[in-house]
Amino acid sequence: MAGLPNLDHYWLPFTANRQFKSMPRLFKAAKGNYYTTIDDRILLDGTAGLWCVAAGHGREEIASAVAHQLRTLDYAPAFQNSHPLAFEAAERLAQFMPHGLDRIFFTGSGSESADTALKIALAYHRVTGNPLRNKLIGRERGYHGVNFGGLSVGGIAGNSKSFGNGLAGVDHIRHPLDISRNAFTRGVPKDGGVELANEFEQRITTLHDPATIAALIVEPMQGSAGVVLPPAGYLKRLREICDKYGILLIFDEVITGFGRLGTRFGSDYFGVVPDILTCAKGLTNGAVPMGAVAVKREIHDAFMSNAPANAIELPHGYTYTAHPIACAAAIAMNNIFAADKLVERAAGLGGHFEQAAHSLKGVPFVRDVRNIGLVAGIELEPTPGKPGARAFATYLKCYEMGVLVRYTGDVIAISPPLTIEKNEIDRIFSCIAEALTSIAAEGDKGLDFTRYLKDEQQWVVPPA
Ligand code: PXG
Repeated sequence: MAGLPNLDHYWLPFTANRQFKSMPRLFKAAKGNYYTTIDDRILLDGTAGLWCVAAGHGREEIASAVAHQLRTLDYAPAFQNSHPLAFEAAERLAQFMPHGLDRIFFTGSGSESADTALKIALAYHRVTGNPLRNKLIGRERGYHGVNFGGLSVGGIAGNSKSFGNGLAGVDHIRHPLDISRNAFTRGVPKDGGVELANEFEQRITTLHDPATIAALIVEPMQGSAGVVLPPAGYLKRLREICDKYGILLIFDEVITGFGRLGTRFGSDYFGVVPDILTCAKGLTNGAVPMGAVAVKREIHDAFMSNAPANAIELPHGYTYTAHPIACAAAIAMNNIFAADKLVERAAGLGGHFEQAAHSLKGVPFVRDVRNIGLVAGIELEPTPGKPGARAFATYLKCYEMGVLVRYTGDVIAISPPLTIEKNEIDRIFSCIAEALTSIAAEGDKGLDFTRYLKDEQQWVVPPA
Protein backbone atom coordinates (compact mmCIF):
# COMPACT_ATOMS: atom_id res chain seq x y z
CA MET A 1 0.00 0.00 0.00
CA ALA A 2 1.35 3.40 -0.92
CA GLY A 3 1.51 6.09 1.73
CA LEU A 4 -0.80 9.05 1.63
CA PRO A 5 0.58 12.35 0.38
CA ASN A 6 0.24 15.46 2.51
CA LEU A 7 -3.42 16.37 2.01
CA ASP A 8 -3.24 19.92 3.37
CA HIS A 9 -2.51 22.04 0.35
CA TYR A 10 -4.71 20.84 -2.45
CA TRP A 11 -8.21 22.38 -2.51
CA LEU A 12 -10.40 19.91 -4.43
CA PRO A 13 -13.05 21.13 -6.87
CA PHE A 14 -16.76 20.36 -6.31
CA THR A 15 -15.80 18.21 -3.35
CA ALA A 16 -16.58 18.19 0.35
CA ASN A 17 -12.90 18.72 1.15
CA ARG A 18 -13.02 18.06 4.90
CA GLN A 19 -15.02 14.90 4.41
CA PHE A 20 -12.81 13.78 1.52
CA LYS A 21 -9.66 14.27 3.55
CA SER A 22 -11.15 12.14 6.33
CA MET A 23 -11.56 9.28 3.82
CA PRO A 24 -9.40 10.06 0.79
CA ARG A 25 -10.05 8.18 -2.41
CA LEU A 26 -6.95 8.40 -4.57
CA PHE A 27 -6.30 6.64 -7.85
CA LYS A 28 -2.78 5.74 -8.90
CA ALA A 29 -3.25 3.98 -12.23
CA ALA A 30 -5.81 3.13 -14.88
CA LYS A 31 -5.98 0.72 -17.79
CA GLY A 32 -8.91 -0.19 -20.00
CA ASN A 33 -12.11 -0.04 -17.97
CA TYR A 34 -10.42 -0.18 -14.56
CA TYR A 35 -8.79 2.12 -12.03
CA THR A 36 -6.28 1.08 -9.40
CA THR A 37 -6.45 3.01 -6.13
CA ILE A 38 -3.43 3.76 -3.97
CA ASP A 39 -4.44 0.95 -1.63
CA ASP A 40 -4.53 -1.42 -4.61
CA ARG A 41 -8.27 -1.75 -5.01
CA ILE A 42 -9.31 -2.41 -8.58
CA LEU A 43 -12.38 -0.35 -9.51
CA LEU A 44 -14.52 -0.95 -12.58
CA ASP A 45 -15.01 2.52 -14.07
CA GLY A 46 -18.76 3.05 -14.33
CA THR A 47 -18.34 6.74 -15.08
CA ALA A 48 -15.61 7.00 -17.75
CA GLY A 49 -13.74 9.22 -15.28
CA LEU A 50 -16.05 12.21 -15.36
CA TRP A 51 -17.86 11.22 -18.57
CA CYS A 52 -14.66 11.75 -20.55
CA VAL A 53 -12.68 8.52 -21.02
CA ALA A 54 -14.71 7.24 -23.95
CA ALA A 55 -12.04 4.91 -25.35
CA GLY A 56 -11.00 3.37 -22.04
CA HIS A 57 -7.94 4.28 -19.99
CA GLY A 58 -4.28 4.24 -20.86
CA ARG A 59 -4.57 4.33 -24.64
CA GLU A 60 -1.11 3.79 -26.06
CA GLU A 61 -1.98 5.66 -29.28
CA ILE A 62 -2.68 8.83 -27.31
CA ALA A 63 0.30 8.41 -24.98
CA SER A 64 2.76 8.03 -27.83
CA ALA A 65 1.28 10.87 -29.91
CA VAL A 66 1.44 13.19 -26.91
CA ALA A 67 4.97 12.13 -25.96
CA HIS A 68 6.17 12.62 -29.53
CA GLN A 69 4.54 16.04 -29.75
CA LEU A 70 6.01 17.15 -26.43
CA ARG A 71 9.45 16.35 -27.72
CA THR A 72 8.86 17.94 -31.12
CA LEU A 73 6.97 21.15 -30.38
CA ASP A 74 5.89 21.66 -26.78
CA TYR A 75 4.18 24.98 -27.31
CA ALA A 76 3.52 27.47 -30.08
CA PRO A 77 2.05 30.93 -29.51
CA ALA A 78 -1.68 30.64 -30.04
CA PHE A 79 -2.23 34.25 -31.13
CA GLN A 80 -0.87 35.52 -34.46
CA ASN A 81 1.00 32.21 -34.89
CA SER A 82 0.00 28.59 -34.95
CA HIS A 83 1.23 25.10 -35.84
CA PRO A 84 0.08 22.46 -38.36
CA LEU A 85 -1.58 20.12 -35.88
CA ALA A 86 -4.09 22.83 -34.95
CA PHE A 87 -5.39 22.82 -38.52
CA GLU A 88 -5.31 19.05 -38.80
CA ALA A 89 -7.19 18.61 -35.52
CA ALA A 90 -9.79 21.17 -36.65
CA GLU A 91 -10.22 19.44 -40.02
CA ARG A 92 -10.64 16.03 -38.38
CA LEU A 93 -13.14 17.41 -35.88
CA ALA A 94 -15.08 19.24 -38.59
CA GLN A 95 -15.41 15.93 -40.46
CA PHE A 96 -16.64 14.22 -37.29
CA MET A 97 -19.24 16.93 -36.58
CA PRO A 98 -22.85 17.05 -37.80
CA HIS A 99 -23.02 18.36 -41.34
CA GLY A 100 -22.38 22.08 -41.67
CA LEU A 101 -20.65 22.61 -38.33
CA ASP A 102 -17.22 22.79 -39.88
CA ARG A 103 -15.51 25.83 -38.42
CA ILE A 104 -13.75 25.04 -35.18
CA PHE A 105 -12.61 27.22 -32.28
CA PHE A 106 -10.49 25.36 -29.69
CA THR A 107 -10.62 25.96 -25.95
CA GLY A 108 -9.21 24.29 -22.85
CA SER A 109 -12.39 22.86 -21.30
CA GLY A 110 -16.16 22.51 -21.44
CA SER A 111 -16.58 25.69 -19.38
CA GLU A 112 -14.44 27.67 -21.78
CA SER A 113 -16.36 26.17 -24.68
CA ALA A 114 -19.68 27.34 -23.22
CA ASP A 115 -18.45 30.87 -22.67
CA THR A 116 -16.83 30.93 -26.10
CA ALA A 117 -20.09 29.81 -27.74
CA LEU A 118 -22.10 32.48 -25.92
CA LYS A 119 -19.59 35.15 -26.92
CA ILE A 120 -19.60 34.03 -30.56
CA ALA A 121 -23.42 34.19 -30.56
CA LEU A 122 -23.46 37.72 -29.15
CA ALA A 123 -20.69 38.92 -31.43
CA TYR A 124 -22.35 37.32 -34.47
CA HIS A 125 -25.47 39.41 -34.03
CA ARG A 126 -23.38 42.52 -33.58
CA VAL A 127 -21.28 41.83 -36.64
CA THR A 128 -24.40 41.21 -38.73
CA GLY A 129 -26.01 44.48 -37.66
CA ASN A 130 -28.27 43.27 -34.84
CA PRO A 131 -26.53 44.54 -31.70
CA LEU A 132 -29.81 44.60 -29.79
CA ARG A 133 -29.98 40.84 -29.89
CA ASN A 134 -28.09 40.39 -26.68
CA LYS A 135 -30.15 38.24 -24.34
CA LEU A 136 -29.23 34.65 -23.64
CA ILE A 137 -31.65 31.88 -22.70
CA GLY A 138 -30.70 28.74 -20.81
CA ARG A 139 -32.67 26.07 -19.08
CA GLU A 140 -33.49 25.04 -15.53
CA ARG A 141 -31.10 22.26 -14.42
CA GLY A 142 -28.76 23.14 -17.28
CA TYR A 143 -25.01 22.82 -16.68
CA HIS A 144 -22.65 24.76 -18.87
CA GLY A 145 -19.60 24.79 -16.68
CA VAL A 146 -18.46 27.18 -14.03
CA ASN A 147 -17.30 30.34 -15.76
CA PHE A 148 -19.55 33.37 -15.48
CA GLY A 149 -21.28 32.97 -18.84
CA GLY A 150 -22.00 29.29 -18.47
CA LEU A 151 -22.94 29.79 -14.84
CA SER A 152 -25.43 32.50 -15.78
CA VAL A 153 -27.26 30.45 -18.41
CA GLY A 154 -26.94 27.32 -16.27
CA GLY A 155 -29.89 26.35 -14.14
CA ILE A 156 -28.49 24.84 -10.96
CA ALA A 157 -28.93 27.29 -8.10
CA GLY A 158 -26.44 25.46 -5.89
CA ASN A 159 -23.68 26.20 -8.39
CA SER A 160 -24.40 29.91 -8.82
CA LYS A 161 -25.89 31.25 -5.61
CA SER A 162 -22.54 32.00 -3.97
CA PHE A 163 -21.21 34.05 -6.84
CA GLY A 164 -23.25 37.18 -7.29
CA ASN A 165 -25.66 38.08 -10.03
CA GLY A 166 -24.01 36.69 -13.11
CA LEU A 167 -24.72 38.06 -16.57
CA ALA A 168 -27.59 40.47 -17.08
CA GLY A 169 -30.16 39.73 -19.78
CA VAL A 170 -30.46 36.02 -19.10
CA ASP A 171 -33.62 33.97 -18.75
CA HIS A 172 -34.36 30.27 -18.49
CA ILE A 173 -36.93 27.85 -19.82
CA ARG A 174 -38.29 24.87 -17.93
CA HIS A 175 -36.48 21.57 -17.60
CA PRO A 176 -38.22 18.55 -19.07
CA LEU A 177 -38.10 16.16 -16.10
CA ASP A 178 -41.53 14.89 -15.03
CA ILE A 179 -41.18 11.78 -12.90
CA SER A 180 -44.87 11.71 -12.03
CA ARG A 181 -45.59 11.08 -15.69
CA ASN A 182 -42.49 9.39 -17.05
CA ALA A 183 -40.89 7.27 -14.30
CA PHE A 184 -39.09 4.20 -15.67
CA THR A 185 -39.51 5.24 -19.29
CA ARG A 186 -37.00 3.40 -21.48
CA GLY A 187 -35.22 6.00 -23.58
CA VAL A 188 -36.79 9.37 -24.20
CA PRO A 189 -40.33 10.06 -22.94
CA LYS A 190 -42.82 9.78 -25.79
CA ASP A 191 -45.23 12.58 -24.94
CA GLY A 192 -45.30 16.25 -24.17
CA GLY A 193 -42.19 17.36 -26.05
CA VAL A 194 -43.78 19.86 -28.39
CA GLU A 195 -45.91 21.44 -25.65
CA LEU A 196 -42.88 21.80 -23.43
CA ALA A 197 -40.83 23.39 -26.19
CA ASN A 198 -43.69 25.76 -26.98
CA GLU A 199 -43.21 27.23 -23.53
CA PHE A 200 -39.96 28.72 -24.93
CA GLU A 201 -41.91 30.63 -27.56
CA GLN A 202 -44.55 31.66 -25.07
CA ARG A 203 -41.90 32.95 -22.69
CA ILE A 204 -39.86 34.95 -25.18
CA THR A 205 -42.93 36.52 -26.73
CA THR A 206 -44.62 37.49 -23.46
CA LEU A 207 -41.58 38.42 -21.37
CA HIS A 208 -39.12 39.58 -24.02
CA ASP A 209 -39.15 40.81 -27.55
CA PRO A 210 -37.90 37.73 -29.46
CA ALA A 211 -35.81 40.13 -31.57
CA THR A 212 -33.71 40.78 -28.45
CA ILE A 213 -32.77 37.12 -27.97
CA ALA A 214 -29.30 36.17 -29.21
CA ALA A 215 -29.23 32.48 -28.41
CA LEU A 216 -30.75 29.53 -26.61
CA ILE A 217 -28.28 27.08 -25.07
CA VAL A 218 -29.29 23.56 -24.06
CA GLU A 219 -27.67 20.21 -23.47
CA PRO A 220 -29.41 17.64 -25.69
CA MET A 221 -29.49 15.52 -22.54
CA GLN A 222 -28.88 17.20 -19.19
CA GLY A 223 -26.11 15.20 -17.59
CA SER A 224 -24.85 16.95 -14.48
CA ALA A 225 -28.25 17.75 -13.04
CA GLY A 226 -29.21 14.10 -12.95
CA VAL A 227 -29.65 12.63 -16.46
CA VAL A 228 -32.69 14.50 -17.74
CA LEU A 229 -33.88 13.41 -21.18
CA PRO A 230 -35.73 15.54 -23.71
CA PRO A 231 -39.15 14.13 -24.66
CA ALA A 232 -39.60 13.12 -28.30
CA GLY A 233 -40.01 16.10 -30.60
CA TYR A 234 -38.80 18.62 -28.01
CA LEU A 235 -35.44 19.56 -29.52
CA LYS A 236 -36.88 19.68 -33.04
CA ARG A 237 -39.50 22.12 -31.86
CA LEU A 238 -36.88 24.28 -30.12
CA ARG A 239 -35.02 24.37 -33.44
CA GLU A 240 -38.16 25.52 -35.26
CA ILE A 241 -38.82 28.28 -32.76
CA CYS A 242 -35.22 29.48 -32.98
CA ASP A 243 -35.48 29.55 -36.76
CA LYS A 244 -38.77 31.42 -36.67
CA TYR A 245 -37.27 34.24 -34.58
CA GLY A 246 -33.67 34.32 -35.82
CA ILE A 247 -32.31 32.99 -32.52
CA LEU A 248 -29.12 30.92 -32.56
CA LEU A 249 -29.42 27.44 -31.10
CA ILE A 250 -26.40 26.21 -29.15
CA PHE A 251 -26.07 22.56 -28.15
CA ASP A 252 -23.73 21.95 -25.25
CA GLU A 253 -22.46 18.47 -26.11
CA VAL A 254 -19.70 18.24 -23.53
CA ILE A 255 -21.32 15.05 -22.23
CA THR A 256 -23.44 13.92 -25.19
CA GLY A 257 -20.58 14.23 -27.69
CA PHE A 258 -18.22 11.50 -28.82
CA GLY A 259 -20.44 8.46 -28.92
CA ARG A 260 -22.12 8.66 -25.52
CA LEU A 261 -25.61 8.28 -26.98
CA GLY A 262 -24.59 5.69 -29.57
CA THR A 263 -24.20 8.41 -32.19
CA ARG A 264 -21.30 10.77 -32.68
CA PHE A 265 -23.22 13.65 -31.11
CA GLY A 266 -26.60 14.21 -29.51
CA SER A 267 -27.36 16.30 -32.58
CA ASP A 268 -27.11 13.12 -34.69
CA TYR A 269 -29.20 11.15 -32.22
CA PHE A 270 -32.07 13.64 -32.26
CA GLY A 271 -31.74 14.68 -35.90
CA VAL A 272 -31.47 18.34 -34.95
CA VAL A 273 -28.51 20.45 -36.02
CA PRO A 274 -27.66 23.45 -33.83
CA ASP A 275 -25.95 26.60 -35.07
CA ILE A 276 -23.14 26.19 -32.59
CA LEU A 277 -22.01 23.01 -30.82
CA THR A 278 -19.69 22.84 -27.82
CA CYS A 279 -17.69 19.83 -26.73
CA ALA A 280 -14.73 18.77 -24.56
CA LYS A 281 -14.12 15.61 -22.50
CA GLY A 282 -14.17 12.77 -25.07
CA LEU A 283 -12.42 15.01 -27.60
CA THR A 284 -9.08 13.85 -26.13
CA ASN A 285 -10.38 10.87 -24.13
CA GLY A 286 -9.89 13.06 -21.07
CA ALA A 287 -6.15 12.60 -21.40
CA VAL A 288 -5.33 16.26 -22.08
CA PRO A 289 -7.58 19.22 -21.25
CA MET A 290 -9.25 20.47 -24.41
CA GLY A 291 -12.60 21.77 -25.57
CA ALA A 292 -13.95 22.93 -28.91
CA VAL A 293 -16.74 25.00 -30.36
CA ALA A 294 -18.01 24.00 -33.79
CA VAL A 295 -19.77 26.76 -35.67
CA LYS A 296 -21.85 26.74 -38.83
CA ARG A 297 -19.82 27.95 -41.74
CA GLU A 298 -22.23 30.86 -42.40
CA ILE A 299 -21.71 32.17 -38.88
CA HIS A 300 -17.95 32.00 -39.18
CA ASP A 301 -18.07 33.58 -42.63
CA ALA A 302 -20.18 36.47 -41.37
CA PHE A 303 -17.25 37.44 -39.14
CA MET A 304 -14.79 37.09 -42.01
CA SER A 305 -16.79 39.19 -44.41
CA ASN A 306 -18.02 41.89 -42.04
CA ALA A 307 -14.95 42.75 -39.99
CA PRO A 308 -12.65 45.42 -41.43
CA ALA A 309 -9.69 44.06 -43.41
CA ASN A 310 -6.73 43.05 -41.22
CA ALA A 311 -8.81 43.43 -38.07
CA ILE A 312 -9.12 40.68 -35.47
CA GLU A 313 -12.56 39.25 -36.26
CA LEU A 314 -13.17 37.80 -32.80
CA PRO A 315 -11.26 39.28 -29.86
CA HIS A 316 -11.31 36.06 -27.89
CA GLY A 317 -9.02 33.09 -27.22
CA TYR A 318 -6.75 31.44 -24.71
CA THR A 319 -3.03 30.87 -24.24
CA TYR A 320 -3.81 27.18 -24.56
CA THR A 321 -6.16 27.37 -27.55
CA ALA A 322 -5.18 24.48 -29.86
CA HIS A 323 -2.27 23.51 -27.62
CA PRO A 324 0.01 21.19 -29.61
CA ILE A 325 -0.23 18.42 -27.01
CA ALA A 326 -4.02 18.61 -26.94
CA CYS A 327 -4.19 18.60 -30.74
CA ALA A 328 -1.98 15.51 -30.85
CA ALA A 329 -4.29 13.79 -28.36
CA ALA A 330 -7.42 14.85 -30.28
CA ILE A 331 -6.05 13.50 -33.57
CA ALA A 332 -5.04 10.22 -31.92
CA MET A 333 -8.51 9.96 -30.37
CA ASN A 334 -10.09 10.64 -33.75
CA ASN A 335 -8.09 7.72 -35.14
CA ILE A 336 -9.27 5.50 -32.29
CA PHE A 337 -12.91 6.32 -32.98
CA ALA A 338 -12.47 5.10 -36.55
CA ALA A 339 -10.22 2.10 -35.81
CA ASP A 340 -12.27 0.77 -32.88
CA LYS A 341 -15.66 1.76 -34.35
CA LEU A 342 -16.43 3.16 -30.91
CA VAL A 343 -19.66 4.90 -31.86
CA GLU A 344 -21.04 1.76 -33.46
CA ARG A 345 -19.90 -0.22 -30.42
CA ALA A 346 -21.78 2.11 -28.07
CA ALA A 347 -24.88 1.87 -30.26
CA GLY A 348 -24.70 -1.92 -30.22
CA LEU A 349 -24.53 -2.03 -26.42
CA GLY A 350 -27.45 0.35 -25.84
CA GLY A 351 -30.12 -2.36 -25.64
CA HIS A 352 -28.19 -4.47 -23.16
CA PHE A 353 -27.36 -1.41 -21.10
CA GLU A 354 -31.02 -0.33 -21.01
CA GLN A 355 -32.12 -3.78 -19.89
CA ALA A 356 -29.51 -3.87 -17.13
CA ALA A 357 -30.34 -0.35 -15.92
CA HIS A 358 -34.06 -1.06 -15.75
CA SER A 359 -33.47 -4.24 -13.77
CA LEU A 360 -33.15 -1.79 -10.85
CA LYS A 361 -36.91 -1.17 -10.88
CA GLY A 362 -38.24 -2.53 -7.59
CA VAL A 363 -34.88 -2.25 -5.78
CA PRO A 364 -35.22 -0.29 -2.49
CA PHE A 365 -35.41 3.52 -2.86
CA VAL A 366 -35.33 3.50 -6.68
CA ARG A 367 -38.02 5.95 -7.82
CA ASP A 368 -36.95 6.32 -11.44
CA VAL A 369 -34.49 4.93 -13.96
CA ARG A 370 -33.72 7.04 -17.02
CA ASN A 371 -31.48 5.85 -19.85
CA ILE A 372 -30.21 6.82 -23.26
CA GLY A 373 -27.23 5.36 -25.13
CA LEU A 374 -24.64 4.44 -22.53
CA VAL A 375 -26.03 6.78 -19.88
CA ALA A 376 -28.30 5.88 -16.99
CA GLY A 377 -29.66 7.97 -14.16
CA ILE A 378 -31.03 6.15 -11.15
CA GLU A 379 -33.04 8.53 -9.02
CA LEU A 380 -33.45 7.56 -5.37
CA GLU A 381 -36.09 8.53 -2.84
CA PRO A 382 -34.25 11.11 -0.73
CA THR A 383 -33.86 10.52 3.00
CA PRO A 384 -35.93 13.17 4.77
CA GLY A 385 -33.63 15.97 5.93
CA LYS A 386 -30.56 14.40 4.32
CA PRO A 387 -30.62 15.10 0.60
CA GLY A 388 -28.01 13.12 -1.29
CA ALA A 389 -27.14 10.89 1.69
CA ARG A 390 -28.46 7.70 0.12
CA ALA A 391 -26.70 8.31 -3.15
CA PHE A 392 -23.44 9.07 -1.32
CA ALA A 393 -23.75 5.88 0.71
CA THR A 394 -24.46 3.93 -2.49
CA TYR A 395 -21.36 5.41 -4.10
CA LEU A 396 -19.24 4.42 -1.08
CA LYS A 397 -20.65 0.90 -0.92
CA CYS A 398 -20.09 0.37 -4.64
CA TYR A 399 -16.53 1.66 -4.21
CA GLU A 400 -15.98 -0.92 -1.50
CA MET A 401 -17.36 -3.57 -3.84
CA GLY A 402 -15.02 -2.47 -6.63
CA VAL A 403 -17.28 -0.37 -8.88
CA LEU A 404 -16.93 3.38 -9.40
CA VAL A 405 -20.28 5.15 -9.78
CA ARG A 406 -21.04 8.86 -9.74
CA TYR A 407 -23.77 10.60 -7.80
CA THR A 408 -25.27 14.03 -8.02
CA GLY A 409 -27.96 14.91 -5.51
CA ASP A 410 -30.01 11.75 -5.14
CA VAL A 411 -29.26 10.51 -8.64
CA ILE A 412 -26.66 7.84 -9.40
CA ALA A 413 -25.26 8.53 -12.87
CA ILE A 414 -23.69 5.73 -14.89
CA SER A 415 -21.69 6.47 -18.05
CA PRO A 416 -19.01 3.83 -18.61
CA PRO A 417 -16.27 3.97 -21.23
CA LEU A 418 -17.63 2.95 -24.63
CA THR A 419 -15.21 0.02 -24.41
CA ILE A 420 -17.29 -1.55 -21.63
CA GLU A 421 -18.19 -5.25 -21.96
CA LYS A 422 -21.67 -6.69 -21.39
CA ASN A 423 -20.64 -8.59 -18.27
CA GLU A 424 -19.14 -5.38 -16.88
CA ILE A 425 -22.39 -3.52 -17.52
CA ASP A 426 -24.21 -6.27 -15.61
CA ARG A 427 -21.74 -5.98 -12.78
CA ILE A 428 -22.23 -2.22 -12.44
CA PHE A 429 -25.99 -2.48 -12.07
CA SER A 430 -25.98 -5.58 -9.87
CA CYS A 431 -23.50 -3.83 -7.60
CA ILE A 432 -25.85 -0.84 -7.30
CA ALA A 433 -28.75 -3.19 -6.51
CA GLU A 434 -26.71 -4.93 -3.84
CA ALA A 435 -25.57 -1.63 -2.34
CA LEU A 436 -29.12 -0.25 -2.14
CA THR A 437 -30.49 -3.48 -0.72
CA SER A 438 -27.91 -3.50 2.03
CA ILE A 439 -28.37 0.23 2.78
CA ALA A 440 -32.11 -0.42 3.11
CA ALA A 441 -31.44 -3.29 5.49
CA GLU A 442 -29.05 -1.25 7.64
CA GLY A 443 -31.32 1.76 8.17
CA ASP A 444 -29.52 4.81 9.62
CA LYS A 445 -26.29 2.86 9.98
CA GLY A 446 -26.12 2.47 6.21
CA LEU A 447 -26.02 6.26 5.82
CA ASP A 448 -23.18 6.79 8.29
CA PHE A 449 -20.35 7.52 5.89
CA THR A 450 -17.69 7.30 8.60
CA ARG A 451 -18.15 3.52 8.54
CA TYR A 452 -16.98 3.20 4.95
CA LEU A 453 -13.49 2.72 3.52
CA LYS A 454 -11.93 1.98 6.86
CA ASP A 455 -8.69 0.95 5.19
CA GLU A 456 -8.19 4.36 3.68
CA GLN A 457 -8.96 6.08 6.94
CA GLN A 458 -6.05 4.31 8.55
CA TRP A 459 -3.69 6.03 6.11
CA VAL A 460 -4.51 9.42 7.42
CA VAL A 461 -1.37 10.41 9.26
CA PRO A 462 -2.37 11.87 12.62
CA PRO A 463 -1.15 15.42 13.19
CA ALA A 464 2.29 15.49 14.90
N1 PXG B 1 -21.07 21.64 -20.23
C1 PXG B 1 -21.58 20.45 -19.88
C2 PXG B 1 -22.83 19.97 -20.51
C3 PXG B 1 -20.91 19.66 -18.94
O1 PXG B 1 -21.42 18.49 -18.58
C4 PXG B 1 -19.25 21.40 -18.77
C5 PXG B 1 -19.95 22.12 -19.70
C6 PXG B 1 -18.00 21.98 -18.20
O2 PXG B 1 -16.88 21.29 -18.61
P1 PXG B 1 -15.48 21.45 -17.83
O3 PXG B 1 -14.51 20.76 -18.74
O4 PXG B 1 -15.21 22.90 -17.72
O5 PXG B 1 -15.65 20.80 -16.49
C7 PXG B 1 -19.72 20.15 -18.39
C8 PXG B 1 -18.95 19.36 -17.36
C9 PXG B 1 -20.90 15.09 -13.45
C10 PXG B 1 -19.89 16.04 -14.01
O6 PXG B 1 -20.53 14.20 -12.74
C11 PXG B 1 -20.17 16.71 -15.16
C12 PXG B 1 -19.27 17.63 -15.66
C13 PXG B 1 -18.06 17.85 -15.04
C14 PXG B 1 -17.76 17.15 -13.89
C15 PXG B 1 -18.68 16.24 -13.36
O7 PXG B 1 -22.08 15.20 -13.77
N2 PXG B 1 -19.63 18.29 -16.80
